[in-house]
Amino acid sequence: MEDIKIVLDSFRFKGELIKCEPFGSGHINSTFLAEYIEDGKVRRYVVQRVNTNVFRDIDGLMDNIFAVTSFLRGVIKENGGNPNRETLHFIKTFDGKNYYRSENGDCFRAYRFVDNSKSFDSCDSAEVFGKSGTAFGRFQRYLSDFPATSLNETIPDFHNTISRFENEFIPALEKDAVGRAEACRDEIEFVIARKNDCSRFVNLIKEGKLPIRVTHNDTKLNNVIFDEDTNDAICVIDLDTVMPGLALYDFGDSIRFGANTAAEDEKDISKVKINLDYFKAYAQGFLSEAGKSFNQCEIDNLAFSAKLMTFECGMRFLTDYLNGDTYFRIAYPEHNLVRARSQFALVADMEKHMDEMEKIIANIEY
Ligand code: ADP
Ligand code: GN1
Ligand code: MG
Repeated sequence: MEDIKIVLDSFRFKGELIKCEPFGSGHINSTFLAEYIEDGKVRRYVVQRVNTNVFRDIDGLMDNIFAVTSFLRGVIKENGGNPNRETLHFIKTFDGKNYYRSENGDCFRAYRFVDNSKSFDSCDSAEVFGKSGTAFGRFQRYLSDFPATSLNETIPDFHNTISRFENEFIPALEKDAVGRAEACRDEIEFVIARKNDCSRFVNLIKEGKLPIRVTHNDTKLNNVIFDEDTNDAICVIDLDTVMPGLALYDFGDSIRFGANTAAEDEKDISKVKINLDYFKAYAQGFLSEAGKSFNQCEIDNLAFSAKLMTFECGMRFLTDYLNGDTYFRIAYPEHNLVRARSQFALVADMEKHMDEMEKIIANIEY
């Protein structure tokens, strides 16, 4: 990788550099935390090398992020909030660009670190998870007047589950590039048996029943930061996949990650269950902010979206395993298979509890 100093020097940061260290736990980008000092005051910036294998249209992606964050700043101010804490503040380069491209093609962007904040890689209470639901629901509400179709679709068909099945999973299986298919027959069967589920949202969009909205599309719990002192959710981060989409994608993906009694990559799948108290807390938070603008079809599909987004993510991990781990960052050779198994265990548990999940949604007042 580049000498990080050359990268840092291209951004309009204030003060003198003290240190720069790797940071974060995402599967896609590489993140650094840079500390500067100016007049005795420490200023922190997050600097990220964007994965150009995953994000091919960096200009489109950064245009989306600048458009959305500047729109959010206005709405936050109108609502009496603090835009410096409640949305990300990106920093331009000295030559006025919204990211830095190095000579060898690596792309970096930078934004202010929100001080006195923390994030959770796993969920330790229904209350915290409920607050993340409020934050993602508010994110949708604040962006409800943003023209969704003006956003670039930086990863086309990102949550088009039937396309993930037909155009990615099946070809990976047929190619079996690294000879792994035989060892994951059960997981492959699990996916194939649920093919019909994959088209539900695409069909409802075609029938005009589900509206396209501005969505975050990667609503993991650790993509919300919380106030260190009050534990309140302050800001939604990781805006790479903000695109036109469905509210259901955001709801379902949050449940997938945060209402799991185990980690996304838990090896002991007997520990993987849906936590219905967390499910309820998140749904209450999310609907309290965004629910009034949802139509009945959106409400009726919330519980199913949790299952579908979990299934889709598991299928993507399995596809990557079959492809030889070319997409998600892994910590050991079987990592993507372990992730897939754990996601499928959660899908199976949600299938057992789908009636209860539906009832919980039906009983929420918002
Ligand atoms: P990735 O998921 O690709 O690693 P994120 O943008 O989600 O990248 O950042 C990783 C982690 O860094 C977050 O979960 C959060 O803990 C922390 N973080 C990111 N941006 C900020 C910020 N502006 N202020 C405070 N913490 C941040
Ligand atoms: C990736 O970058 P990160 O770790 O927040 C992925 C998401 C998956 C998630 C699974 C651009 O998110 O779609 O749900 O891993 N992001 C992209 O943990 O593919
Ligand atoms: Mg993240």
